[in-house]
Amino acid sequence: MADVRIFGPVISTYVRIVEVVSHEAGLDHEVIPTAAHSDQNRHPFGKVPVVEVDGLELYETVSIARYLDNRHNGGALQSNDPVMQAGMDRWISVADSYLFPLFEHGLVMPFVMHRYAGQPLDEDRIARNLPNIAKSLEFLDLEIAKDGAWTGGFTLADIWLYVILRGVELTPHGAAGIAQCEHLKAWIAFTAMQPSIQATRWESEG
Ligand SMILES: N[C@@H](CCC(=O)N[C@@H](CS)C(=O)NCC(=O)O)C(=O)O
Repeated sequence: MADVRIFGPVISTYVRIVEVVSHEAGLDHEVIPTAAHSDQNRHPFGKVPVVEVDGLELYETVSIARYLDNRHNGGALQSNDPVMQAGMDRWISVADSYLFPLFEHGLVMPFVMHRYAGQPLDEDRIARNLPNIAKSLEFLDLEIAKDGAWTGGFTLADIWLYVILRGVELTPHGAAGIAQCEHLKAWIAFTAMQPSIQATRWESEG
């Protein structure tokens, strides 16, 4: 049995975040395919992932990631400096509260439903959300250009933002939007080389 048992879909942003952190911590991990809101899913709000590790059952990715990093990785993915820590927490919160919901519902899911469930592409929904998506990408680009934003070393914030943005980049509209953001694009390309990112590539990434 793997050290970390991750219950969730094989292709999922938050499942991959846990996979990357597990890899960073040198823990072997397996994904047990479990659909959100299914009877098998033990998350009280129906979300994924739920994780079993060290005899514990954990949910909420930030809590899982911090536990794995603190207990098994000497906290290497988090700065000890309170100012840097506040910055990292801010970016994770921005990613969870604003970026993921916007990107997921406005762009990524319409393509997932089209590509994997054979549904017609919901062009209207994408068109409605594209202006805000473009604005968010531009904001991230400007923040990196201004002061590096979350990019001071490889931390949980990098993992959150990379995995979320990678899903966006795998759509044609997202790829076109990111291509216009010079600094963000360079950061994505650089972060993609991290061994834990390489080791957890989605099948759709080729
Ligand atoms: N707050 C949750 C969010 C996890 C989340 O949104 N997961 C997505 C999949 S990547 C999900 O469960 N989607 C199904 C839904 O929202 O109904 C966490 O941090 O673990």
